[in-house]
Order: sequence, then C-alpha cells, then structure tokens
Amino acid sequence: MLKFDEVQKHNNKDSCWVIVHGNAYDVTEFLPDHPGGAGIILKYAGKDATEEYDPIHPPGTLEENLPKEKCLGPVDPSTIKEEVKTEKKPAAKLDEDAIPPLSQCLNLYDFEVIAKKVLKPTAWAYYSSGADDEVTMRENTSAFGRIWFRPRILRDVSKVDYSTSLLGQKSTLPVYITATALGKLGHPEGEKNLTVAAGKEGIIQMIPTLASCSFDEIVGARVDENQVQFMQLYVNSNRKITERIIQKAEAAGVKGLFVTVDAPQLGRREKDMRMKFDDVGSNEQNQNKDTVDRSQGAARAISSFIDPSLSWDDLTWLRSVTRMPIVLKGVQTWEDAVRAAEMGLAGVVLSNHGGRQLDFARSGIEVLGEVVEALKARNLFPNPMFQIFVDGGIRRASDVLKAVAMGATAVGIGRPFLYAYSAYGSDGVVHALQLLKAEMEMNMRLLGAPTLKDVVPEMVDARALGTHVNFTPISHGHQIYEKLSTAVGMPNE
Ligand code: 173
Repeated sequence: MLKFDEVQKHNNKDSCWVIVHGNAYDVTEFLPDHPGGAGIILKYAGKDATEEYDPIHPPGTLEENLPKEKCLGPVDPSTIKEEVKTEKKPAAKLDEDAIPPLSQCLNLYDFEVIAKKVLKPTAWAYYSSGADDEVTMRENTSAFGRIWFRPRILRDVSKVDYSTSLLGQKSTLPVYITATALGKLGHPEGEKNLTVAAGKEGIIQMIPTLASCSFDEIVGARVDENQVQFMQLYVNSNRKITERIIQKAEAAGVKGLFVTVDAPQLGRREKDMRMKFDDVGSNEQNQNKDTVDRSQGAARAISSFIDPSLSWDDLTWLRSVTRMPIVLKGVQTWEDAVRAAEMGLAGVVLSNHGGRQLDFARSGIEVLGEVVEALKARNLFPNPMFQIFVDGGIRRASDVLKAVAMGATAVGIGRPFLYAYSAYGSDGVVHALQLLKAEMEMNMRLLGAPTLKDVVPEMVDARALGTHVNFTPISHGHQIYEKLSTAVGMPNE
C-alpha cells in the first residue's frame, strides 16, 4: 500500500498526484486537459482533494478519464497525518475596515462601498451627494431597472465586438469617462488616474473644466500621443477666459467640446453643504477669490464664475471660436435636443448632472426615449453627424446596452470611476473597465447580438420607463410607526 509521504512528493506540474476517496491518482498528463484548468488541480498536488472534488464531479469521473495505470491504488490511512487530512484555514476574522484586494471588486457598485471607507468625510460628501432630496439621483439607477430585455436566440455569438466610435473617435466600449470636478479629493494623482486607465483600456476621458490637476498635467498623462480626450466646458462670464481654454484644448488635440448647459446655478447638495469645506480646490477661474463662501460646500465654493446668462444665442460665438465638434451636456427634453440637431451641433448628452442639479429632473435614459422619437419624426435620426449620449446611473453593461438599444451612441460614467481610483488608483479604474468589458461580452452573447449594430430597439421593453413611483422624503427623526413602548408589569412577567 502507498504511503502518504510518497504521495506528498508529487506536488508539482511535472509530477502531480492527488488522493480522492483514499486512492492516489497520477494526474500529471491529464493537467492540460482538465476542463476547469490545471491550476485548480495543482492546488491539491500531493494532497487529499476529496472535499473539493466531490461536489463537482459525478462518481466515476476519474476512472473514466484516466488510463488504468494512473490509478495508483489505496493510500495507507495510518500514514496520513491528522493535521494534513484536515488542513483547514482558520475562519478568517472579517476586518470591516480593511480595503479588500482589487480582485474582490466584482462590479461597479463594489467600488462605492470601499470608497466610502477610504475617503475623507468631506470628499465622500462632495462626490456622493445629490441635489435636495436626491430623488433624481436615485431615479437615475432605478430607471434602468424598469427596462427589460427581449433577447434573441440561435445567433452566432462566438465572437462579440463592442467597439464603436464617438464623434468619429474610436473607443473599445460604448462608454466614456465623464467629467467630474475636484479629482484630488479622492487621490493625490487626481484625474490623471482616469487618463492613464482610459489610455490603457482604449476609451475616451472627458477632461473637466474644474479638475484638480491642471489641463497640461491631464493631457501630459496620456499613455501615448494618439490617446483621445474630450473636454467639458463651463462657460465663464468672462468670455475671454473661456476662449483661451477652448483654444488651448484644441491646440492640445482635444477632439470634442461638451458644454454643460444644466448648471446656470449649482444645485444644493446638502451632504456637501454640511461639511465645512476648506480644502484647496480648483478655483483658478474665480477672479474674486475673497468672496468664496465656503459654508456652501465644495462645489458652490468654486462655481461662481459660471455664467447664468448663457443662452442659445451664445452658441454662434462658441462655434466661431473652435473647430472642435460641440455637444450640449445636460439636455433634458426632446424640444432642446431637436433644436440642437437642427442647429447642426455634433450631439447632446441627455443628463441631469448625476442628480446634482434639478431634483425631480427625469433620468437621461427616460429622456432618450422621447428624444429619439421626436428626431425620427423629423428625419433627424439616425444621423451619424448628430450623436446622442446618456449619463447618470449607469453601473452595469446591461445598462449600457439598454441605452444603446434605445439609440444612444455611448454612455458616460462618472462616480464609479472616481470611487475606483479613490480606493485603488488608476489600477482600480482599469479593473472597473475590465469588469464592464466582461459584462458586455456576456450580455451581448445572451442578447444574441454579436455587434453593437445588432443591439436594436426591439431588444428592450421600455414601456414602464415613464412610470414614476411617488416619493415622500423622510423627515428628521419622524417615523410613521413609532416604536411600541415595552410594556412593564404585564401579568406574566
Ligand atoms: O457637479 C458638480 O459638482 C459640478 O459640476 C461642479 C460645478 C462647479 C464647481 C464644482 C463642481
């Protein structure tokens, strides 16, 4: 009979024995053929694998797959040392405060949980907050939950291609990193984390006007000179400053200008306002620095330069100072989208600014439905020279595909990438993008769509999208059903 010591010697890929139900097997030559990969067997090389093997293999699997001479016979049980037989790791004590390894993040929501732990309270308040009762912010994700799929079957989905182009620029995904301000609140490298990750993964980053890093730093962080970037623009009351910004961007090779049109005044983000904000933010454009009111939260503290008088008429000026394609970011009705298309702009972003501006604004994905319908009725859709983008609430590739099916060219994602780099630097953003790609591949296969062109309106049931659930804010400390008081002196006590 074999001795356990002998089995233990065969503990590597050149000679790999395992014990299952008291018998030893030489699986060395079988390693490359194992459907689950060689790695998992090698974990048990020279050991008893019964406990792992049993639940996943029907009886007789080993005997059927191995030549007889590889079944080496029983191992003398008296030679198996007790501690080896039951080689169990002690139950790990969960450390609630520890940052898990990046590989534990399986979806975009995971980064939010971790970011909340690692961010300073002021930073968390600024990034996570929405306007007023945050109804719109929550609605952004829940709107996607009201759209359901109508997948097609028996299509060849052996190869799946989710690459596309935005404003004529190639992207590996129908996703771009949208602009978010004050990137250094989350990580010392700020927005450069996003630049590096976008470059590595072949997607486009929109550079914010109010970045913490300078424009030159963000452009300088590109992984190579062909990396494409767009720019988000807040129009300054001093148009000269804005002209300089635009011309600098164009000279640096920025390929699209996204003008924010939903923030003539900044929304009240109360979580942010409760924090006394005294970090050094990006305040370069404010010419009257002394009047900054820090009691109003991070965003309000640095936003006073934004021109509330900006109107459709200014677009003539804007077009005269640049050759970059111009996209309006923050369009919320079909009327405005049609006007932008009729003017010959390059596109619109259907957005409510991540729920940070007008509370009870509808989600971008809901607006998409009415915009496409109105454009179609005017023969303005589809039109490769006028692209529709959506942002707000996108956390899954299924959300991306819902938007694409309904007519969006691509979607913007903001907070999840901020959270990813706040916790893990640019590696976190790379991982987040890879997760999205993996989800994309799986979802497109299951939808029966080998390319994005195959993701058509008939693949979604969006009938419930316009249904809004009523909302009542919960007031401080008031519960509808008060806690019942504990009765004292009851008969049986
Ligand atoms: O959403 C924001 O916080 C934002 O867009 C902004 C605007 C001005 C200053 C800082 C942030």
